[in-house]
Amino acid sequence: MDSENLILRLFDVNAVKFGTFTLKSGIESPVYFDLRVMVSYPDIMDAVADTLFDTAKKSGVEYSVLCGVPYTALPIATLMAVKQKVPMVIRRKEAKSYGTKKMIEGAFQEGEVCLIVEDVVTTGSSVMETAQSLAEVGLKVKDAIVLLDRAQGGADRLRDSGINLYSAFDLPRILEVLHAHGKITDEVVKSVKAFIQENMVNLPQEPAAKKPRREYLGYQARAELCQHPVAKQLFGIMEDKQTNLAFSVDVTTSSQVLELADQVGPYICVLKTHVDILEDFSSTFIQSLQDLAEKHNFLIFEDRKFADIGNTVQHQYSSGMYKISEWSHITNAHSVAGPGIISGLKAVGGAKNRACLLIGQMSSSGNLATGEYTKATVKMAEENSDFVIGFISTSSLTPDPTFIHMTPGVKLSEGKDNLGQQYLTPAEVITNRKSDIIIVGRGIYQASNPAEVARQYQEAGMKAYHQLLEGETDR
Ligand code: 5BU
Repeated sequence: MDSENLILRLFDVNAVKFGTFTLKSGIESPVYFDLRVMVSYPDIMDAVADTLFDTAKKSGVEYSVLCGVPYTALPIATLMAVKQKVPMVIRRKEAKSYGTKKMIEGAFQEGEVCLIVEDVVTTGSSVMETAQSLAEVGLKVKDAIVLLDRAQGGADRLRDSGINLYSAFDLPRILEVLHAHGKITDEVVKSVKAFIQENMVNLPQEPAAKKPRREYLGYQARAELCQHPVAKQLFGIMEDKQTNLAFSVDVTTSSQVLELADQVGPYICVLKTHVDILEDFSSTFIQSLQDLAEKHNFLIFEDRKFADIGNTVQHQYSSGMYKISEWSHITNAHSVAGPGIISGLKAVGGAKNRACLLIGQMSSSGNLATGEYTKATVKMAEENSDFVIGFISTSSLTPDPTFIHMTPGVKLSEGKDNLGQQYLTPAEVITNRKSDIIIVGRGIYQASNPAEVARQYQEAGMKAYHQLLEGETDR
């Protein structure tokens, strides 16, 4: 059965319904999917299993075991496993109250990669819960496939947790097929399209192989497009030094900072500081730091994460013992306080040609900078692009080439610390998530040879950048 006939069959059996429905999230929707009914139709089950396999194949995902999200996707995953001869595991919804408390049943090896199968994704929370249970028993989850992504923020949220979601269908395609076959009226199409406009965060990703390639501009071209002098300078440095590495020098004495900055300076475009962790901050330290920035041609970024009202941040930025605006080319702010925070910072830094990054996403697990918050942050940046030059984020948030994205939580291999930090690799951040700069702290300053390791990060970051320009993905 081809995808068009599958959509028609799903409509025939009432798995796709039009009307007024209240979703779990409280949103009223003119369209509803109830795919549980599929189990009664062997031809549909068969076609769904094949379609999902196709999606996985086209997306180039790799895995050695399957897991369906309970309950609807359980029989689908089973059918896929049997048809394609791939082992599967079962996730319980609740742990048994007797005997072993295992949440995952089946035979598998720790470290095996598991592909999650789901029927419909709205917020992504069921996929996330399944991924957590799988991770607890040592299975790795990198990708999930779904028959339909309702595009209400689930894909973004999953991506923030390091899971790529690939969807076989999207709502516009379903509308198109049903309308073309006279199954739904113009009215219905209009109301669902209006719903999509209002409620959809991001249209679902097509499988990678089908996605039209976006041409990525190089640093030089982006430097030329930028109006803000700091953004222009930064892209210029990235081009001249061939580096997209920012070093987060989170050590606690001035001499350590200066020594590391001098060693690592040749390999970086940005030195990121937290001056409030220094035990011996002084104006002579700042002078030495500025000399090193000049010597090695990097920008200084004080990671202050301002978060107060405009009037307060204005003083925090200009005054106190650190006088950040005097020496830091770039600083950053949380958007939680509203646009007044940008006005306050701009009042101080604007005339000095300083620049600001907004925190659109964070790297730490369970953080709240997701979905609508991230979207509103992008809007705030767009409305203040004379001072805001980009974002701290875990992925690209806008295709606008004049905004720069910097991503913390980077190491040469993926992992976590024990306080919520989550690490991605340079290839994942630059090639797959299309961010611009990798920020590395402990990966460099805890190494026995920070300069050599910084060089390795520079190399990995640039390799990923060239892959992005060439349109390859890191799979
Ligand atoms: P690490 O040692 O590479 O984990 O250091 C990461 C740095 O980036 C550290 O200075 C954090 O304060 C900073 N950071 C982050 O890790 N995650 C975030 O979401 C933001 C900043 Br915003």
